[in-house]
Amino acid sequence: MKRVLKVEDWFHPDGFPISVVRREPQGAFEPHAHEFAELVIVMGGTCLHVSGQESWELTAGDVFVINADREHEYRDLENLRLVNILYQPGQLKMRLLDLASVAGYHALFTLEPSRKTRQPTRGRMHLNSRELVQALELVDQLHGELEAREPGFGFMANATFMQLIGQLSRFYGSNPSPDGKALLRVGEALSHLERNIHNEVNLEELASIANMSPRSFLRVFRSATGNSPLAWMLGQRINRACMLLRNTDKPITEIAFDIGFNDSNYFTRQFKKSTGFSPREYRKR
Ligand code: RM4
Ligand code: NI
Repeated sequence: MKRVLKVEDWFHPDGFPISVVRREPQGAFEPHAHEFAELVIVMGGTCLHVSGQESWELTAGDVFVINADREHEYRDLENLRLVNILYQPGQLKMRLLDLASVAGYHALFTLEPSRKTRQPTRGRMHLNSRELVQALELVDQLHGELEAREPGFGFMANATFMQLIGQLSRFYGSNPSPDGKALLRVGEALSHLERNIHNEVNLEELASIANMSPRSFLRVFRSATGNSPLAWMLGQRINRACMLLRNTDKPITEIAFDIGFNDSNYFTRQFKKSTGFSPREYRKR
C-alpha cells in the first residue's frame, strides 16, 4: 500500500500550515507521498532522488518542490543532508502579489512539480554557494520562529516563508540549467497570462514571449503543465475565485468580474464544473 504522510503527524497541533524538518543526515526513507507540499533544499552529500518516472542525482544546492500526492524516495544515500519545508498550500494565508510576474516562481512552484515527462532528467534548480547560504539563513529564521512559537510567530513565519519563496524564485532565473531555461521561457508566458488575467491573451502572443513557434509552444506548455494555455488560465481564475470566496465577503457577481468573467452565470457553471461546488456552497464550507 502506498504510504502517505499525514498533516496531523507533521504539523503542530495549533494548525499552523508551515513546518520545518531537518535531515542531517537524511536516512533511508521508503517511497511515500504527502498530504502537503514539500520544498526541499539539499545542503550536502548525494543520493539518487526518484519521483514517478523521473530520477536524478542530488547534490548540495539542489532545490525542488514535491506537491501533495506526488510520490518520491531517496536511494543510494551518501551523507545526504537536507531541509524540508512542509506547507499546506490551501491553508497558507498569504498573497502572491507581484511574485506571479516572476518567471522563476512559475518554473519552480508550478511547472516543475507538475511535470509529467517520462524522460530521465536532472534536477533543474541549483543554487550556488552564496545563494545557498542566503536561502539557509531564511530557513533558520523560519525554523527559529516555529520553534519559539512566541506571540506573533504566525505573522513572522509567514513573512519569512514569503521571503524564502521570493528569493528562490529570483535565484531560479539567475543561473538556470538548460532544462531550467526552457521551463523559464514557459514561466515567462505564464507570468504574462497571470498579469493579464482580465484580458484575452492569444496563442501567438504567448508563443512569441516564450520565443517559440505557436506549435512548439503548445507542445511544451502541455508537457509542462498537462493543460492547454486556455485551460490553465481558467484554472488560475478558479483558484483566485476560491481564495476570494474564502477570505472576503465580496458578492459572487463581483468576484466573477474581478477575475475576468463578464457573465456571472457562466462563472458559476465553470466553477461548479471544476470544483464540484457552486460558489455559494464553496463559501459555506
Ligand atoms: C523524511 C523525508 C521525506 C519527508 C519527511 C518529512 O525523512 O525527507 O521526504 O517527506 O521526512
Ligand atoms: Ni517526502
